[in-house]
Amino acid sequence: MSPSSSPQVDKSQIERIVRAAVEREAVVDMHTHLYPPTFGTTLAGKSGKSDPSGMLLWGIDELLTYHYLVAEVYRVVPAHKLPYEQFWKMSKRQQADHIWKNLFIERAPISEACRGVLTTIQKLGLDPSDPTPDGWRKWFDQQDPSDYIDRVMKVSNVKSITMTNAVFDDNERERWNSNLRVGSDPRFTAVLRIDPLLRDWPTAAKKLSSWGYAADEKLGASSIESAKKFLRDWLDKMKAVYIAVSLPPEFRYPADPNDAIARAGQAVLEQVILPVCAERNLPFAMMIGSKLRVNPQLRDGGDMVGKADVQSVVGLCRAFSGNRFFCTMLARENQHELCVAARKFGNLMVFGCWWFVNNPSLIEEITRMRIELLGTSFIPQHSDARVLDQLIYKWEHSRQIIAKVLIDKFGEMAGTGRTPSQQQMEETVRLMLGGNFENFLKGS
Ligand code: RAT
Ligand code: ZN
Repeated sequence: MSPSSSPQVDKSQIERIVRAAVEREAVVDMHTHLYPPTFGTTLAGKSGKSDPSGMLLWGIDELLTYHYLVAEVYRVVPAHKLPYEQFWKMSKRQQADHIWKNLFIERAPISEACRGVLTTIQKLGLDPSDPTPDGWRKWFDQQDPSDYIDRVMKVSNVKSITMTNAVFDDNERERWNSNLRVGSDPRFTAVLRIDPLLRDWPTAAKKLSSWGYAADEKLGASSIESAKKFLRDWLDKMKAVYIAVSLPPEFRYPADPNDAIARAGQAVLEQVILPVCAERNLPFAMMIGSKLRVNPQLRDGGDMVGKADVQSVVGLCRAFSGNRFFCTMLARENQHELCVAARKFGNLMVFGCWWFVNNPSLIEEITRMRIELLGTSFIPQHSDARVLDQLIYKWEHSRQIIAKVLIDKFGEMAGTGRTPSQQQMEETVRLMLGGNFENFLKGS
């Protein structure tokens, strides 16, 4: 793209052009925990079909009971005042009311997760200054889940939602097995998520065997073939666009020779997952740094961050140069080293500001640094939304920061005497909000 291929802009126009492009460009969200209504929905809305183990979460009670907010409410009403078992026995609505009262009424809702609920309510056209969530509840009850997905995608300007399809999750697997068309909603794309294969091969092998893919702990030639067939079959069934895993901070490649489980994980990675990814031309996504359940009583809210080992990712990218890797890390301390690793390996695509680094101050710092080290060649954000409506705030907040950083960077470029063209700015925004993800999937 040459700067002369579209008219050069005046420095003062940079802000207007970047802001408009960031608002206008529809996002391809590369990692969420959202599902179409075919996966069942806990909130019936006006469709009247509620499913207690449904996977599509939406509405104000789900927004208020997001695990980030469960963790936050336990800061202010600790377990000696409200034992965990008691909280989990409460209905979703009671939990939501408890969080509303303690985080939004009795204290200022200024954390990022609290602000997110309010941004969402505001952007939906409801009144965020309402004293209770009751009026919003009535509004959500009048929505049809499928139409509401369209509405949320319109408000958030997201054009494609990438799911997380955990094949070792019984609830999810049975839904795919009982209805092949469960994943055929064109608004959603599948991702085959396989954590137990890498994190705990002995348990995974037992499960594979019970599903008709004979495998044992030793991972001999026939277990390897079974595990590969298992992946191929599920990639086909889901039409998955990549394979993904979340790994603990202790993940090492090569694995510690004294750690049998880690060694088995290495063998699965080298002999099953990466060969299948290569044969299908699919990237492998690694989300590294979550220490699961340091406080199990908080359930999903009980996971912790830990510093990961970037050199292990470097080792993988070098040893498997024919594979492509998406990678995000949970610790702020890993972000710089991961960026430098991506400078060394074109088969490594850094993505997103994940979970505990998905806060405005850190998103800004990380996005700025990534541009400075990687130019336009990274994916600044994914939403990780667990509740459909969160797409609205996660993208609204991230868009503001991405625009701010780009305005600064294009301003600095203009300061050199070479003014960016409108086309250059718009193309950069397109790459960042979806193009880089789509190109990396294709291997182009
Ligand atoms: O961000 C989250 O909500 C986490 O609980 C995890 O789901 C994480 O994003 C993951 O995909 O493992
Ligand atoms: Zn996630």
